[in-house]
Amino acid sequence: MATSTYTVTGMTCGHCVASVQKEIGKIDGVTSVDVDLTSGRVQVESAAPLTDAAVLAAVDEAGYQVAS
Ligand SMILES: [Cu+2]
Repeated sequence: MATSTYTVTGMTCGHCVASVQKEIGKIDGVTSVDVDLTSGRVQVESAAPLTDAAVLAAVDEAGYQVAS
């Protein structure tokens, strides 16, 4: 089990949160996606370590950005 934390910018409401959760949740091996709207913190749990590129692509697909 691996946990990674990212900061996602541009989310403003529950729909944004749901979009981000949905896209990241599609990544192979992801078991849970926890999003805190206020801080933009996204905690991803997965069965195996994820590549940052996969998460960045998923967040981009949802229409948001990962802050570096
Ligand atoms: Cu929104």
